[in-house]
Amino acid sequence: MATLIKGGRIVTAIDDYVGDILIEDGKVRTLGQDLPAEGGVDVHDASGLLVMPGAVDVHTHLDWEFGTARTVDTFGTGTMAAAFGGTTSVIDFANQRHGESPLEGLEDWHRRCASRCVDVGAHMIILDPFPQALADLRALAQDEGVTSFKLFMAYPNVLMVDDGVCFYVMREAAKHGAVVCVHAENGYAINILVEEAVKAGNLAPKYHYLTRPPELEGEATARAITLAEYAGAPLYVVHVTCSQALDAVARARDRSDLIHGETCTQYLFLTQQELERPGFHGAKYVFTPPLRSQEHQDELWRGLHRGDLSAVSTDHCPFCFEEEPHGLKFSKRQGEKEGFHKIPNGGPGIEHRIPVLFDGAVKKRGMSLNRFVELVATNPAKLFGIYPKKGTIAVGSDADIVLFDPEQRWTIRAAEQHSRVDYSLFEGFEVQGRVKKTFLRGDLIVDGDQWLGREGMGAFLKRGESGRL
Ligand code: DUC
Ligand code: ZN
Ligand code: ZN
Repeated sequence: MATLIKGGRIVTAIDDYVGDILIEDGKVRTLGQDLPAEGGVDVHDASGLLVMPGAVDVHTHLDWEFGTARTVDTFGTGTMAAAFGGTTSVIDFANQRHGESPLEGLEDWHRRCASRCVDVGAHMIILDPFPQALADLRALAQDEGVTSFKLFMAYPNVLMVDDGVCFYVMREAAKHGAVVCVHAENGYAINILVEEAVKAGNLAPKYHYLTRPPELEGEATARAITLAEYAGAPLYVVHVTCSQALDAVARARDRSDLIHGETCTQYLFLTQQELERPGFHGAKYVFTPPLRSQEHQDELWRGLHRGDLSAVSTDHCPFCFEEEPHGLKFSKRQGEKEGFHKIPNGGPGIEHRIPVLFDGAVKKRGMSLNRFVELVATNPAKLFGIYPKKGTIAVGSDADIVLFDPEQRWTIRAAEQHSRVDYSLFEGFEVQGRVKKTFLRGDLIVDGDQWLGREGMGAFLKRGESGRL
């Protein structure tokens, strides 16, 4: 059946006009003015609303085993939450397991991912560099549509790889049209700071940020950039949080189009003070890299403004605060007795990125609507090989479309969210702008507070060449 979205303000990374969209077979068929509503077409009046491409979140950890913990959203619940927040494409992290090929890790991820409600692709975390595993990078990129490899420069003995592995993977990525994503922190130095803090009995959540200083993020970011430039590989630095890392990215971007930086919603709106909340509540804000000072946050806003940062994602990595009802494995409470270093690292955000950033960036700081769409949809789609199928509204693109009321004021409450996590990093935020309807490939899946989608309806995103805008 055809669908007609009438009279909305259509905004992409380059366009901004009032018009109609005719959708057929899940794709945008016609864009124009006063398109006729012929026989049986399903008409949606979008007057007064923004009509934007479904947002693309390229940084999530759904149903993910992380040390002793597991993230609490399944692909079903996490992607339903995404859809309520206007996100229709997600790129999530699959991982290799020690001693196994990354291709086996991908198979496992595909099984877990079957319940997805929006379209989902995979990055592959490489953590055990035995020869066959490295040889399988070609198959990942060229046969499986996994055109991004993730490397951790932090979390020794869990996820971290050394510089030699980074360099090797970067060279392979360059050969096979893939981009390397890095979590850039100096894991060795951080480990020493953490051990010293624990030994001294400094166990409260705030020691999480005190043992992961911005200098050690800046150092690793610069190192990753040097290696990537020498390897000739595109690099995407995930979750840039501080001026040191941002400076390294900005300098590199003066030389090269292959270096990109992402920040995440939480770093733009929260500071390290959250970790000082009384009781154990600071644990809700324990994620890595940590929240920083106001000065660093201001720098990130400047980085967005100047174009030094290319995307805003969520790093949705949800662990409940309370042990009940999902169990200690899914809870921040794991770290309550022994200290900050045992708190599962991660925070939720998949559902609130679009309204929080719209309010903070467009309404409060005057960011253009085009730049907003570019940061949350178009650039991520381009950088990760799914553009122009995703990330824009154009004839032939998938009809992933969000109708968004730019005036509606509302208050974010965890009690009303759709993720399984029991808190929100943005609890009590009063924001302006709310998703009214979300379409996935032409199907209306969110209508106000009504869920019309279903688990399993999301497609796997087999991606093309990645790492360039
Ligand atoms: N940081 C987190 O907070 N969680 C998942 C992994 C990461 O890098
Ligand atoms: Zn990370
Ligand atoms: Zn992450």
